[in-house]
Amino acid sequence: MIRTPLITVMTQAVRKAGRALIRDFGEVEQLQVSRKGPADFVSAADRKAEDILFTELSRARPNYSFNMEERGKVEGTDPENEWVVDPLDGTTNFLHGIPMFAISVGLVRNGMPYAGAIYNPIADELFIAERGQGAYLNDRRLRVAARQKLADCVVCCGLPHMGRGDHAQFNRELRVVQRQVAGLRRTGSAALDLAWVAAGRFDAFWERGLAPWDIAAGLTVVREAGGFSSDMSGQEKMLKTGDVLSANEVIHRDLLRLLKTAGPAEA
Ligand code: 2AM
Ligand code: CA
Repeated sequence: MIRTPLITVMTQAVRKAGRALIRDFGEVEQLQVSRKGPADFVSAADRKAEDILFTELSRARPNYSFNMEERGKVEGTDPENEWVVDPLDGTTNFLHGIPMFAISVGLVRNGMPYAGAIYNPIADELFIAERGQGAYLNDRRLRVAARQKLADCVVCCGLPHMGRGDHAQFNRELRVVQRQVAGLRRTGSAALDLAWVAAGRFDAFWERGLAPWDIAAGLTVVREAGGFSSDMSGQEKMLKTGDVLSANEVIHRDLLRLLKTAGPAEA
């Protein structure tokens, strides 16, 4: 396992925030039965985890800037280094007592994903990478899956739901993809989806309309595991467009071509 100063900083921050989330997840499972529901409690858990990350990361790197899901942007004296932070990715899962969520901390350097940590505290799985250093799951080096045929691939996707996403476009994409692959999955955490592509569990992942903090960490983890990512036009503007497709080189190319046949978004 690599031990660069940056990796150490990210590891300590996400593990500490992970301990807080685990405690709150235990409570949320109890709250499921209450009538008011756990929504307010979950937003408080979310903010608490973000506070921990903000405190830890700014203590270790006092000049770096921040872009956080809850607090928004905090400009540091070093605008070239920006922590892009999602304290709880998979909020809907957390709220429903589904143990599939993660903390995602990406470092974007000069606008490019440079390092990332994605921590699933329930499974105690830490996916971590830094440019040029490789990607790891705990102590194990990661490599994307090597499958070369779509027909052998398990593909993960996002699913538009009430109030979110272009449903008609997604349905067209689903129609072209589902008849060519071995299986489709949806987890509810884009950060974990990217981590699982890096780990070779999913052969590919695509989702549209994501926020930078959903994907900033995962993009480096996938890249350092030998994977390829682009937006749906094949450009590397994922952080700007919010659209992402990740896989090994061959599957990435084939899926990109296939998704393009689904046609453009509704005007
Ligand atoms: P969250 O759990 O932090 O909200 C699921 O499809 C993925 O989409 C999750 O990573 C989820 O992150 C993210 N997501 C949910 N609502 C979103 C929104 N309005 N904009 C961008 N990403 C969103
Ligand atoms: Ca998120």
